[in-house]
Amino acid sequence: MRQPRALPRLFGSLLLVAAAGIAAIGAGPAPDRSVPDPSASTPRPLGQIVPAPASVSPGGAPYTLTPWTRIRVDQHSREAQQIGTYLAGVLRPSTGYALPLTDGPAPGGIRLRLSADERALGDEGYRLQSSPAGLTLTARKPAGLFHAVQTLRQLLPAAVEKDARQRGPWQVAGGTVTDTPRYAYRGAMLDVSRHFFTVDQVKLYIDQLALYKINKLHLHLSDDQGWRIAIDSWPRLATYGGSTQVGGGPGGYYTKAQYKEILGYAASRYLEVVPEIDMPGHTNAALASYAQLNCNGVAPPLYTGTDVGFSSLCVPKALTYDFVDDVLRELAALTPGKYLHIGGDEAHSTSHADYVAFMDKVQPIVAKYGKTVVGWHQLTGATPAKGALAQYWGLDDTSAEEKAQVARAARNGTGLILSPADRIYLDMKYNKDTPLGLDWAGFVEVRRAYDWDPGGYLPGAPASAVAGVEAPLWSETISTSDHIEFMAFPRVVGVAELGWSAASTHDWEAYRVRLAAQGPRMEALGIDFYRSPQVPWRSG
Ligand code: TNX
Repeated sequence: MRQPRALPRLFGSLLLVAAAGIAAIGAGPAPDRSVPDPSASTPRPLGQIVPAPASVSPGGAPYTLTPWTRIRVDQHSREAQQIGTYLAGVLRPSTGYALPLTDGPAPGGIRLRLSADERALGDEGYRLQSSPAGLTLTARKPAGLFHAVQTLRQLLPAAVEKDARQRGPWQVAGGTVTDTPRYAYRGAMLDVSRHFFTVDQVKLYIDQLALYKINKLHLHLSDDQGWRIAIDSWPRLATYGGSTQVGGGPGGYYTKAQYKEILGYAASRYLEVVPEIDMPGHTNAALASYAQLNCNGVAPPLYTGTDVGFSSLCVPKALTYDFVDDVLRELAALTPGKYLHIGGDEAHSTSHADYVAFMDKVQPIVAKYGKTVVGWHQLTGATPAKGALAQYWGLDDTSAEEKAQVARAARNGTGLILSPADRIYLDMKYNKDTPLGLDWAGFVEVRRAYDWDPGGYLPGAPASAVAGVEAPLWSETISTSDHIEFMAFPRVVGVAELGWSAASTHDWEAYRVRLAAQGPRMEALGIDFYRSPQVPWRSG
């Protein structure tokens, strides 16, 4: 994780960045085929970013940041101002430049423009234009402007990410990048239940995900081992149910104020938080906190192991739905986003009839509080509510019947979030020697995580049903930020690309080269990524 760094070997890292720029991107609509001069100061080609951009037209001389550069935000938009401030915050420590924000003319400056007329840029698209006269970032919505800033970061030398002053030059190749995402849902999930992660740890992960244009953070807030969000009407859920974790550590929970802090931080990085309360299984922490929730009226002990499938809310009991209503009401009131995730996986201690009855009662509660249901794909074995999203976590060898059940729901209007466990479960080991993680879905190397197409993934499911992709990180074996980083990076970068980039850009050989160029950047950011032998890293 990020630590203050000593002054780096400047010359070496510049050479590395330039070398990384040599390979052009693959089969994009307008691939950048220019072969740069491999001298240390050559800016990287515009297409050398992750996720691959929709279109690139290189041309002209580069833009150069100078000590006199201003950041001009010419719109009376508070959000655009905040994005300008964020950009300055990224650039100031390493360049050492003042980079004042201005709303007046700024010749030669960086200009942030919001323009309602730019329909083709949609909700998240942007254009980046670079020439010696200036650098202009244009978007229709603030999210697009924020993504443009991430592209700009990646076009500058990796040393720009360091938190102490570095030597320039700070150049961006000349030309235009015009970019929009393939999918609106590009997520990562963090399991804060099996091990608790602090507000600061979650913020760090948010920053790391934002760099690659991930726009959803799914928080798995409850499970057998811990309940992690304060619920005023059932206070023991957090104070008792949150008091331990896997292995018996102290656990923890977010107060509502802390949770709002996470939400605010995520929003400032244009991520929507999707909170999950897993039900009716995975509920031991709740059952342990309130005896009356149990069918037999007896509270089980807190649980610190890693088994799944042994707990269930009491489906026939009326009190169960008062409980669920209270929890979802309070959670919905906290949630600015559209979705409430109600889990629904591995309910092995709930009969099928009970499962269906439970989901029939609980989904309308989500709707009553103005939210849209997300559930793990087992929800398709009940009757998914109108507009619901099912999160598919099967494997290549999941049974044909189970896949068909999900595909049928997709044909009937249930949207899909694809999280195939043997592709993008970030808690799967990379190989047999990976010290962290599980292997029940097999080993997942970097290529395997990237090299599949969400559009055609599930047989019989229309491509139009795919809302996007999400990479879950379950935390049975994960307890520090270093662990998060090692398991997520670089696989989550590939997931970000699958979510953002057009299928036509999909090409492992080209991707691995662009990914390699992220090595020095992740190092500069202090991200402890896995140096997969499949990737031609150029880091030193
Ligand atoms: C399955 S995937 C689970 C989780 C575990 C995970 C470990 C899913 C919806 N449920 O309860 O943490 O495997 O990989």
